[in-house]
Amino acid sequence: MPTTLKEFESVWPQLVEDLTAHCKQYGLPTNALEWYEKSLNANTVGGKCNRGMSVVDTTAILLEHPLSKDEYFKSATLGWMIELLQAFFLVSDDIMDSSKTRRGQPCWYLQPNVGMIAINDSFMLEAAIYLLLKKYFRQHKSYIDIVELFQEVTFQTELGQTCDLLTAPEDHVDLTNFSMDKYTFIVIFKTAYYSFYLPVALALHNAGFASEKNLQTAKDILIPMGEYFQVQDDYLDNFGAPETIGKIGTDIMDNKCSWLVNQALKVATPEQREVLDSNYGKKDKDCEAKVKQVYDDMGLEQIYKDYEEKRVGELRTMIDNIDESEGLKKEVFEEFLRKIYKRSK
Ligand code: GPP
Ligand code: MG
Ligand code: MG
Ligand code: MG
Repeated sequence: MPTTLKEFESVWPQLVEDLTAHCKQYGLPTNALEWYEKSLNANTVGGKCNRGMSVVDTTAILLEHPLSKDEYFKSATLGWMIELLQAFFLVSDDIMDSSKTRRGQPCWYLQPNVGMIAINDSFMLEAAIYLLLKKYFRQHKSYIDIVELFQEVTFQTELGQTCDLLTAPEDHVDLTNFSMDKYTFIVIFKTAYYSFYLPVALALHNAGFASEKNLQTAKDILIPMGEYFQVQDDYLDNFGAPETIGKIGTDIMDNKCSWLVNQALKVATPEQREVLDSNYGKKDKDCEAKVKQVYDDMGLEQIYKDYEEKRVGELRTMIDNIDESEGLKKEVFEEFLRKIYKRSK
């Protein structure tokens, strides 16, 4: 039985207590202590927690038994560390992207009295990962591997963010900047490593099955799966229903190197290319509508559906071919794929 959000969230208050206790030993003034606690709660809790919960579920599949109370707590703590990493990314990403809302609320940096303190808050969300790792995993035989894994995945995500920002300048639209190669790099680095590879790699370390071969197999499947997940996100940005996806798509107006625009550039007639060149990346509803019309005329929705079937077929073949001799389980990947196949939000 997969874990529930309620069960997963029940672990969080203990972690906040651990973090504030750590600050108290420095004699941190009360107002700063309360600030940290508020930032931890506001930025880490309130999402779907799919990444965090999958550490718990993957650990249970690998161990082949329902988790004891202590096993649940430890795996959920690792899961919350991914949620802290994501909180660190999103608080700072929203500043970089000049975003307005996140999870239906104003972005943290736009909330009363926060402003650029949010930059420091994002650093402290990241620091929480390593404080909790030290407290709960210092004795674990994979402690240093887990520390290094977090550091490497963080850096990979930052590289993806660098390319994402350099490819979508706000003030200069040039569609010749886009390419599928750049796109693939951006999405693998900014999304796939921390959202797909990290949860499974953590569970493998946690459960004692992190052989080089298992880690490599996990990476070989989860990186293309994470790429597919981000293609879905780009597709939904334009073709999804805002009521369902919970946000209004902005990729066209934000000049994003999206999967859709890259596909459009491949099949555009000279006339369609002209429409894209003069309307993409403009902060104007009419320009956006013209780009959307071109996408419809090209049948991008069908191109996406064909891509989805092809990619899912490839992923299923890779999963079928997994060698389970070192304790890895096909079920881990089947479960990930089941959760995202044909998702509408
Ligand atoms: C969100 O992507 C960006 C990340 C998760 C990585 C941020 C990395 C940093 C080092 C800060 P996005 O901006 O495309 O997504 P959203 O539309 O949710 O803001
Ligand atoms: Mg953003
Ligand atoms: Mg961004
Ligand atoms: Mg998006």
